[in-house]
Amino acid sequence: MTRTLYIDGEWRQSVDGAIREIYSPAYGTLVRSVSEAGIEDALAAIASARSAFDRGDFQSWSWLERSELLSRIGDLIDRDRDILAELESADTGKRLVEAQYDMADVAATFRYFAESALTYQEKSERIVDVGEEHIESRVRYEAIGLSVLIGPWNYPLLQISWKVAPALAAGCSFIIKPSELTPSTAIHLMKILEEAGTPPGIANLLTGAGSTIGDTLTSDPRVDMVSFTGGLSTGKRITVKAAETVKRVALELGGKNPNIIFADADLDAAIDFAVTAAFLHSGQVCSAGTRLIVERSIHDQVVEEIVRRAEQIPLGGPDDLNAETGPLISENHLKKVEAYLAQAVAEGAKLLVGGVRSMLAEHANGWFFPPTVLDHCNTTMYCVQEESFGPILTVETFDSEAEAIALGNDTIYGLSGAVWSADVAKAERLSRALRHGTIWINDYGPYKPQAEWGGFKASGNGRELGEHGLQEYLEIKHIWANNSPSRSGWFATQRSKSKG
Ligand code: TXE
Repeated sequence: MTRTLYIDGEWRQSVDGAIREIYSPAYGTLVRSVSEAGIEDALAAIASARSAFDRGDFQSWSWLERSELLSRIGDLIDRDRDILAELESADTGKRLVEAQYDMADVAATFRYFAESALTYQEKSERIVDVGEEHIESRVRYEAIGLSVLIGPWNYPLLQISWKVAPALAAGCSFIIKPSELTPSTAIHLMKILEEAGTPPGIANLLTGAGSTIGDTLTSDPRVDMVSFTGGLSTGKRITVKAAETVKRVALELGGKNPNIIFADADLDAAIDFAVTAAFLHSGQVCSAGTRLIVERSIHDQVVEEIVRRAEQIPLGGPDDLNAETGPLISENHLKKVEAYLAQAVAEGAKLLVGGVRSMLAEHANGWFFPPTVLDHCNTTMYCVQEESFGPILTVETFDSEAEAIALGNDTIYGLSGAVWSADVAKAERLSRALRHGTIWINDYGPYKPQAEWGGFKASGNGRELGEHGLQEYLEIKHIWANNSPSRSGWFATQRSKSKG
C-alpha cells in the first residue's frame, strides 16, 4: 500500500500518483514503495496544518492534556519498539541492535517532553511587576504555529522525534518531512500519533524528496517555523527561502568534531572511545569524532592502536550478527566518500588503513566502506575542514594546550568535541575555550533529552532537547491590562478636541 501521505487526518496517495522505491543500503533489495509527494500535496498539507492550528482547539488543550498525549505516544513507541527498529534497520542498513537503542531514545524523548510540558502548567504565564497598581502585566508562552519538520537519514526517527515531541508539547500543528531515503519509521510514527489521539490536521506527513517540495514548504507564508536537520548547503538554502517571510528557523547541520587527547589521559579509554566516535554507524553521525587531535608525545602509540582496532571492525547488514558497523546510506554517498578520500590523499594525507570500498562477496549489493585512518593531516586540508559523513578519521598533532585549542576551533563548524586529560583544571579550561555546542570531558558521544543539543557557527541555529528544545516552538506574548484607563493626554490636539 502506498498511501503514505497523511494530510488532514487521512492517508492518501500523491495527487499525481508518483511512487518512490526504497532499497536496502546493505543488500540492494526492495524495502518498500511510498508515495512521492509533489507540490500539490505539499500545499494540501500546509492548508490542513494551517487550518487545524487556526481552529485553536489543540492550543486550548491544557499543558497537562498535551503532556498525557506525549506519554501515550511514548508508551506506544515502547509497545512497537521491535517493529520500529526493524523498519529503521531496513531503511538505513544499520545493525538491528543500534536501531533498538535508537528506539529507546525515541521513547525517552517523548517522555522527557511529556514532563517538560507539565512544568509549563506553571511557567506558561508569568506576572510581571511593572510598579503600577492599576496595571496587570503578564508574559505568556504560546505555540509558534505551523512548523515544518525536516529530518535526515542517519537517525531518521530519533531526529524527527526531537522535533515532533516539543512541537506537540507546545501545541503547534506540523508537517513531518522525513528523508526520502528513510521514510518507514516516520510513517509508523504517524500511525502512532493517530492512535494516541492527535487531532486531525495537527500532524501531517509528506514522504518524498526535499528537492521537489522543500522550497514550497520552507517559503510558504502560512508556515511559521522550519526545523531542519541535514547538510549545510540545504540548511543555507532553507534559511534563504524562509527569510522572505521571516520565519523562525532551527538548524542542525552537522560538524567536524575535534577529539583532543592529551598525554596525561587514560589512554586505554581514550583510544576505545576514539574508535567508536569515528566509526559508529560508519561515521554517519553529526557528532562523529572525525578529527583526532593528539599530543605529539603519544601520537605513535595512540594511532597505532586505533589502526589496529579499526582494521578489525567487521562490516555487515542488519541480519549479520557479527557485524559491528553497517553500510553507507546510498551509492551517491559512497561515491562522495570515495572522492573525499582521493582528495585527502592528493593533499598529502597518509592513508594508514581502509580507503577502498569493501570487495567482499557478501557486500557486493551494498554500499560498504571500511574504517579509514588518515595521518599527517593539517587544517589547510579539505578532509580536516569538511565532513565526509563516512568512516574517515583524520589525525593532527599538537605540542601545547594553546595549540590544541586553536586546532579544535579551526573549523567553520561547532557542534561537539571532546577533551581527554587527567588534569581536571586543564580539561575545564578547554571545555570553555572550545566553541562547540557540546563538549565531553573524558567521554565521547552521550546526550540526554534533558540537556540542549545543537551547534555554534555553521553547525546551526537554535537548540533541540532540553528547556530550549521546547522554547523553539513557543512564541512569547506580553499582555498589558490597564484596570483604570484614563486619557493619555499626550497630544494637544486630543486635549482640545475632547474639551470642545
Ligand atoms: O542531506 P540533505 P543529504 C550532511 C552530511 C551529508 C550531507 C548531504 O555531510 O553528506 O549532509 O546529505 C531534505 N528544502 N548531513 O544530501 O539534502 C531532504 O529531503 C527542504 C548531516 O542527504 O540536507 C532530507 O529530508 N528540505 C546531517 C533532508 O533535507 C530539503 C544528517 C536532509 O537532506 C531540500 C544528514 C530543500 N531544498 C546529512 N533539499 C546531520 N546534521 O546530522 C533536501 N531536503
